[in-house]
Amino acid sequence: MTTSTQNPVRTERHGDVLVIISDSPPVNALGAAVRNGLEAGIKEGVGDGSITAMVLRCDGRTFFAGADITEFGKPMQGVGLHEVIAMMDASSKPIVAAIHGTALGGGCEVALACQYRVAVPSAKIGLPEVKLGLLPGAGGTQRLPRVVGVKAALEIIALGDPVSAKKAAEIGLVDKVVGEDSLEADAIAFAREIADKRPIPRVRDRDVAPDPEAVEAFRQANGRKMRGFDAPAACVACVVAATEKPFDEGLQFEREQFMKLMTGTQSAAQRHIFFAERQAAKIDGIASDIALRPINRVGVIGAGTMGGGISMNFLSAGIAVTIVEMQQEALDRGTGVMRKNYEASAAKGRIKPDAPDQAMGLLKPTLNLEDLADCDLIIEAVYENMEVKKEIFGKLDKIAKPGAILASNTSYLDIDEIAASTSRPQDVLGMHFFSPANVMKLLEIVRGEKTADDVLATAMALAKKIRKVAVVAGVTYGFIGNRMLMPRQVEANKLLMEGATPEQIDRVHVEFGMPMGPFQMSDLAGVDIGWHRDPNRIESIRDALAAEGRWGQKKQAGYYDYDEKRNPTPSPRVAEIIEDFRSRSNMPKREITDQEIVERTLYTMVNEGALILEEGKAQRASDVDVVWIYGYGWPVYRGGPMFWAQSEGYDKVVAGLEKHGFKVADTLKAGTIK
Ligand code: TC6
Repeated sequence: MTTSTQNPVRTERHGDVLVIISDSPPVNALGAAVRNGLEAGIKEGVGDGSITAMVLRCDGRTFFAGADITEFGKPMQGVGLHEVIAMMDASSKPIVAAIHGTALGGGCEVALACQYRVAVPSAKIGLPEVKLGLLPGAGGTQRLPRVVGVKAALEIIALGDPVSAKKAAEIGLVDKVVGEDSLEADAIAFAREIADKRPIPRVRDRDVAPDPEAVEAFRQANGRKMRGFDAPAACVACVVAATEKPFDEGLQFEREQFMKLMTGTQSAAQRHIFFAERQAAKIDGIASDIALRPINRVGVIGAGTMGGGISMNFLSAGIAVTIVEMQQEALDRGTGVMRKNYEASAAKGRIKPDAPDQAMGLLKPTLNLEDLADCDLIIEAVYENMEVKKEIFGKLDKIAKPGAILASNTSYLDIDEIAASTSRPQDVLGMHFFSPANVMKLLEIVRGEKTADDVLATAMALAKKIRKVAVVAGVTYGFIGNRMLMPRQVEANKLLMEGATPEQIDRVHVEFGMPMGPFQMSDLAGVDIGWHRDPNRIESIRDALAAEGRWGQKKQAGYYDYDEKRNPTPSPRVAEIIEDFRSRSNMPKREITDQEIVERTLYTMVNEGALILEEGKAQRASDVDVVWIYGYGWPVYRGGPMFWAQSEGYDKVVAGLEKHGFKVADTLKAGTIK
């Protein structure tokens, strides 16, 4: 961010209109230098008798994208954002915010303090602070409801999703949508139109009626999404305050709530993840300006759930896909599911009505592997079998054009061994998507021993294009995410034998903030996955369940019993199976505390994460956090397993592990995890 003392804000006169321009790359965050510059610009406009109105705009890719998050928690430098905003609000001459790119957080609050707002059609406006565990602390919670009403304000503030310029105009958040390429000229013309209007409209002078029904409806609709988070409830409280308190008292209330959140652990965790996600995109040892390979057509082998989902990511981003199956029936089924998914999204209004046809129009289904010859990237998504994968890569080696990237979607297998079945291991890597692949944000990109730098960088850049959060992993069984899942699963199963129930273990995980516990996850994924399929060979509780056909939700029976709506209830039969196993293994039953479950199923994951880092299979601890947040639904307000371990205290985690006899990773013991 801008740390230089140079003024990133300049002014230009256009007759009687003063244009104040911020130029602070990359995103015009409202750091100290910008705030100081804004103060000076407004003073200039107010103090100059020849100026009748001001326009505030930004150079570069966006209007102010918010407060400078890197300044949070540090002593305040220069003039405060509140002061700048108060000054704009009180200006004796109207100020027009001219918005392009993303006016977010403090940027949106600056715009709300202006007397008028215009935006280009592609602009987005929002208050995403809630996603950082915060609330709009510079008057946003008090001004926005006064402009758009309680219902729309709740959605923008407490969910944090930005609105388009069109929507902003509909709800009164912007006064006019102007030409995409004529923002400044149109804003100046608009400023001239309104320059003499009196009284000058100020948001603070407006009233907003209480709307308890909208508040209740919002809570009802979003209660699940907001579970465990502190910030959304505080956002709602502030919006309600805007309807009940005079403006200045509302501001005071907002500030108190903001400070509470700002000094809490949740916001620290969520800000950590904001930067972790961006850091994950950086590959150690590879220059950020390395030349990338062009990717115009992607080939996907396998039209099952995974292959179909993977293909949809590219199609949605406008990239052509050739999808290959072995049988016409499977191909038709796969492409049919893709079309249905698109149509369901269109019916829900998530994508434009013509988007399904557009996306599917980019898809070329085929039964012929040779049709992959013109693909720039080929992703193999067939079932987990090394021999099958090696055979496919051997064939691809002969079919793919020179320089094509060859990727496997394997969740566990050795990418180096797969690469060795080709004559071009430098072009091979892993692209491990998470199911459902068109929904889950995480993509583990597995760097083989011989993967070329530009191949890796191209895959990372492509991930961003298809809106995934990509993390580089090394070759190790299960890569980052699934490898860490293994000790959790082992311990969860042992705990069952020792006296815990699936319900207790799952409850501890859900209370921790996970979307589901280990056994709920097994039931969802399928208890039979990876099962040896010999009903007479019963070596574990899971084998016993699978042998009885308790394959999970799909059979309405797994670790739980399910009704037709897939609501789970504890299963007496499972309790019997567990009991039977326990007595046959002469295992005494004992009381298991919730804390022991935390120590054995969550601390062990942290330990595995530390080992992965020690082995260099992940680049940095924050990457491990990103994997768990975006791939497995680890609660973002706990910042990922490695951040959580640090906030719990490494000593506590080490003691918890040692108590149960685990061998603790050296870096965890030494507290030097990086
Ligand atoms: C707030 O406003 C509170 C106000 C109350 C005050 C009392 N600060 O995402 P990108 C960096 S809270 C500092 O890759 P894009 C980012 O780390 C804030 N740095 O770009 C990255 O740095 P790197 C509310 C920031 O085009 C670089 O800029 N606002 C900030 O994909 C490029 O970012 C938000 O929450 C910031 N505010 O997306 C908005 N923003 O290159 C947060 C970005 O060194 N920002 N950086 O890695 C975003 O959502 C996106 O950055 C974007 C641009 C949509 C603006």
